[in-house]
Amino acid sequence: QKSVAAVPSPADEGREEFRRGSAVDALTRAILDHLYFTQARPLTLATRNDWYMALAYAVRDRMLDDWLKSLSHLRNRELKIVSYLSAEFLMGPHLGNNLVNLGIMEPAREALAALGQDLDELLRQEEEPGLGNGGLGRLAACYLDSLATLRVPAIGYGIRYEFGIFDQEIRDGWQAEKTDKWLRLGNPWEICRPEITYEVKVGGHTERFTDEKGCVRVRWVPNKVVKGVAYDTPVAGYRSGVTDLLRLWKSEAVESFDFQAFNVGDYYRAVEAKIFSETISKVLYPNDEPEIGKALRLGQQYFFVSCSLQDMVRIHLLRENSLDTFAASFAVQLNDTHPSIAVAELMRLLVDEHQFEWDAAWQITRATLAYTNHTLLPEALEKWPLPLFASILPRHLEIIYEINRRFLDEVRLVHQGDDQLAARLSIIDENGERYVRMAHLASVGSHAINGVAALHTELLKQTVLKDFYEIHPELFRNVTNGVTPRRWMVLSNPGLTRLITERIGDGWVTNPDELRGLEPFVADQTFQSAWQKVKRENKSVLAGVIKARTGIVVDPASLFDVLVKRIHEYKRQHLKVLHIITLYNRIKHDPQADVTPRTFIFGGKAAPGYFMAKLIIKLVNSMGEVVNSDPDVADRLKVVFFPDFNVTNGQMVYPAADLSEQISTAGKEASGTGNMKFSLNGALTIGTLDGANVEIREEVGAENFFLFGLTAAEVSDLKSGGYDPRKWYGEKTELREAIDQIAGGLFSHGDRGLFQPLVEHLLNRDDYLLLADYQAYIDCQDRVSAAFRDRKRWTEMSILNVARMGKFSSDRAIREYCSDIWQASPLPQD
Ligand code: GPK
Repeated sequence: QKSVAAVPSPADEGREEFRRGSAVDALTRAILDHLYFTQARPLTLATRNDWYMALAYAVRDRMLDDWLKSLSHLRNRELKIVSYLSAEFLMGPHLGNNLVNLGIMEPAREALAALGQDLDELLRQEEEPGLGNGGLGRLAACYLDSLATLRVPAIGYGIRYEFGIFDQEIRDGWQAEKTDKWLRLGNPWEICRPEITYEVKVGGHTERFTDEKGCVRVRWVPNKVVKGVAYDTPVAGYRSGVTDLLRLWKSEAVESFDFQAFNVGDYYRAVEAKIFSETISKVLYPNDEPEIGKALRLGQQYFFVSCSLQDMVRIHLLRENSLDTFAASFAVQLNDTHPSIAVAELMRLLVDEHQFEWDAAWQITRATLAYTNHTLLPEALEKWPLPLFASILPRHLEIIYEINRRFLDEVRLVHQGDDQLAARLSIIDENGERYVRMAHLASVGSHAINGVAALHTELLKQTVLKDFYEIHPELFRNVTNGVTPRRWMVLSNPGLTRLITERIGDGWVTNPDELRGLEPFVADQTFQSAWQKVKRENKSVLAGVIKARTGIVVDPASLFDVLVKRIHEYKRQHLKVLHIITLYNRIKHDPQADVTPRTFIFGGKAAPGYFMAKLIIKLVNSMGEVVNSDPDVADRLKVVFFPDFNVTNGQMVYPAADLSEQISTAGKEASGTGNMKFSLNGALTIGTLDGANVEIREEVGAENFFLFGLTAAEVSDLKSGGYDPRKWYGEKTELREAIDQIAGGLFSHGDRGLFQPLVEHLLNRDDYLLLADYQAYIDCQDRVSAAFRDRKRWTEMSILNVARMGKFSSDRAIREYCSDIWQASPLPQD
């Protein structure tokens, strides 16, 4: 038998060095150890994935000291914990980001090189966790990075989808969806916590009973119970010493339930219960906006909210013996209405499970919760048909009725006799089929409501939440979105990072206002050439990837004109198509026409059930085929649809862009965050006065931004005056020609039917005013072309864009949430 003394103690220095050290030889040893002990692979048989896994575990080990320290702070009652509730976290690949934030990119590269491995190849091996659709999910990920970097104790709570956002393939120009099997090769970043589980009830009915104190209480008798199991992923701050927690819930069957059924011999019923349970966290809904009436989606929302709130209650009760002070322990942010059932669930936990009086429970609930709205599109506002809601959450519906009754009583008291107002504010939509309006539930249950850009917040106050704003203006704030410069600069654009850091040091990574320090170099010849060289190299890299994935050869010297984001009519990818066709026609009419060579790069996924969005993808590809193969064009225009746009691909695309397309109809894009990533990487923006474009233009200067199009006010005036797209079609020759060509089958081998729905929509409705904005867009693009030819001037504008983007760091946004909404503070430096 071995003696206890043979077990190395943590004080054993040599061992510590290898367990935690970040020196090259320590990393080398750690990687080899994991290859052997974790992957169980001899060197001779190790696959690329084995190496990736071994490296990932070695990196994760190096996050543990900070992580465990940070987790121990959760028990410190003095520290408020930010709890970010989100149905989506679009984290992107972890390895590179962790290497950046831990500051061990170069040691890791060296260690691997000594082992005959290439770090970049292993970075490419990681399959990104695509647990989100687009902007909203990616924002949550940027915010976790900033919370950890700013040393704020935080937990991101969400769902561990077994299948994330589908992988997109392009077949015959159409989008094809492929299941995202991201867990196939294992996930070294998560740690399963089989002991952190909660039961979640579903369906059934409620009963009233009198408790031992003689109070009438409510019992919820469900017809199903499922279990949520915690999966934890560490989120390291950028050299901050704090590592926060992403806790995602996986649904499983409750053993006791199975067992009962099994005892009475009902084996199949037991298996069915298991299947139902596991279905809840099976797949991410791939829509940017909700599909109404999908019971499973409501089940997912309730599932993760209930697990998360139960977890917070448990953590709070480790600190204090009463829930009275819950709001001092947790600031809970609702990322859109997806988690807004939290309002009713926290009430249920306090009133039904912890015997609180209604008023006390309500006060705690409102003090704890705050709501972020991410959209003004009426069709994107979540609502649940009452019968469906009642069948899944019968107790919550009762609670919502009571919340609503008390809320509307207050409204009537202050605004006597205004029944219209009460009907408009009601959580229950009573116009026709009845619905629960989730934005109303979230608004009534929160102490703060915020929009995600200045314009968006103003429009929120004037439109979808107007009545709430009028009765409670003090609840409203704006917090303009931001993105993390760690992933979106340091990691994805090492060339630019190096160049900037050579000039102004590296303070800008956490204090991006320091980027202003670049302004003195705008006209500096050497600096300009170095700047151009970085962009050119990024473009060459992207050109290589484009060739490999699409077969299309593009010229890195051409203007890279990029439109990447989810495909949506309001984002107007088809306006870009009209522009390309217009340039094409100019060349066709005059083969000598002076057209600035451009490469048009599109990317983005369409919701699988969104017909028009999928047709737009087909149109881009069909039009591209014609343009790309026309000898008259002589390679001056190239159109590329870059398949499967995701975080990984974004990291290659943003740094390679010259021009950022932000062309949504004014008033429709809540903020946008891609716009920030482009500009931060030195692309110039062509855009409308929409979302955060307004503020980006303010920061970088109007002279460094290509503005076009109607304003939000003009859009709504035009619409209320009875907009007729045919008028524009009749007046603008180039526009008419382009539309006629689409309709006439020029891009569909003569098939006039293929794009007819799109053409029809443009000519008869044109909800997003493409025709009204067309000419302004074309004219503005002509100015872009001219500007690009003045290389010196273009480079200056590019440098100024980067120098003035400091505001759009997610660190700034998180500081605002902390002070204006959460009242949360950073951990003191230890
Ligand atoms: C908004 F409502 C939604 C949604 O369901 N999904 C989503 O990604 C986006 N968004 C907005 O469309 C963007 O303008 C915004 O920048 C982003 O959320 C983050 O706030």
